[in-house]
Amino acid sequence: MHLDRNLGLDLVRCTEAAALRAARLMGRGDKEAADQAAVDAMRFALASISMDGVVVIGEGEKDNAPMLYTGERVGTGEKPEVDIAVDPVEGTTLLAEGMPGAIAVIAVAERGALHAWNGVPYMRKLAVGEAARGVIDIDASTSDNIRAVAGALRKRVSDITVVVLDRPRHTQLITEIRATGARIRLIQHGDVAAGVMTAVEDAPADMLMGIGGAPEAVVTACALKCLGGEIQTKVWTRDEAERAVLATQGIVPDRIYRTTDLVRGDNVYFAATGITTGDFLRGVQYGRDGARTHSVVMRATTGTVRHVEAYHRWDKLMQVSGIDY
Ligand code: VTB
Repeated sequence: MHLDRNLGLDLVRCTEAAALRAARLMGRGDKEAADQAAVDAMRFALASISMDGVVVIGEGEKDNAPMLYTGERVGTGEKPEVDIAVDPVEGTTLLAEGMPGAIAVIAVAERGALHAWNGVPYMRKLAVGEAARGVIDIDASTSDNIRAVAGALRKRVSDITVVVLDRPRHTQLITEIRATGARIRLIQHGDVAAGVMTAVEDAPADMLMGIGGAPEAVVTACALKCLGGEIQTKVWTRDEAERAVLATQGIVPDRIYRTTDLVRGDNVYFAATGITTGDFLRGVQYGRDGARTHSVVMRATTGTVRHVEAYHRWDKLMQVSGIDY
């Protein structure tokens, strides 16, 4: 299949639109409103893209998500046929509280290429950038993994930075990481940006470890595919009910899902725009008559990584989109 060469650049307009609208609601304490604003804008922008897209990872089931729900068709309906994963606001709490690191994200791959997780909320994740690809093993101990990454990066273990979501479920993991002497960066939310951060140039972190959202694992895999990094994951269940769901879907609990299991093929695009400023992307900056956005757009087939800084003028933007930014 031949994907449109410009698809990635079209996609970045969708994450820009989501960020522009959502960032207005920074710090207002209203997660739902901020998410809704982003969803509206992203969906509007997606509609004009020449593609026949199916949302594989979206805002949830159709019944509780009126827009960008799993299974929704987006785009003009022309070829190429693609799978889409959207996270209009990755880190809604970060945005609602005005904390760093909220981003708007889209990933696209060929039809059937993205792994959809039905009823699997969490995965255990281990992600690294290109230089450490191939040396990690999610079944190995925390210290073995950290040592292996340090070796691959030619760093001391004490100079390795591991990003971990700050959750009670990670108490043991954090103890294990500390025992190795490695550095830890605890984050409140946003393990997509954290995973991607391990693989960008001058990476601010070396590894992502711990349990986070299953949809986020697929989105992270798309970016790592573009950047040459690696993610290994395993489903993580909290109770019998979740384990029962796995059984009905034939999911083997102990199976390792790797980058190429989460996203198949090489026709993969990833686009993200900063909403609140973080290590990965700068947030939306409002000016007198518009706003500036900072985005990144990547393509796996070519390995291109583009940083896009854009200034959007409100008057023009409203004229063409009809959306009140
Ligand atoms: C992560 C993170 C998200 O959810 O996947 C996390 O990337 C999952 O863990 O930003 P919790 O359910 O414990 O939060 C988020 O924090 C979004 O809520």
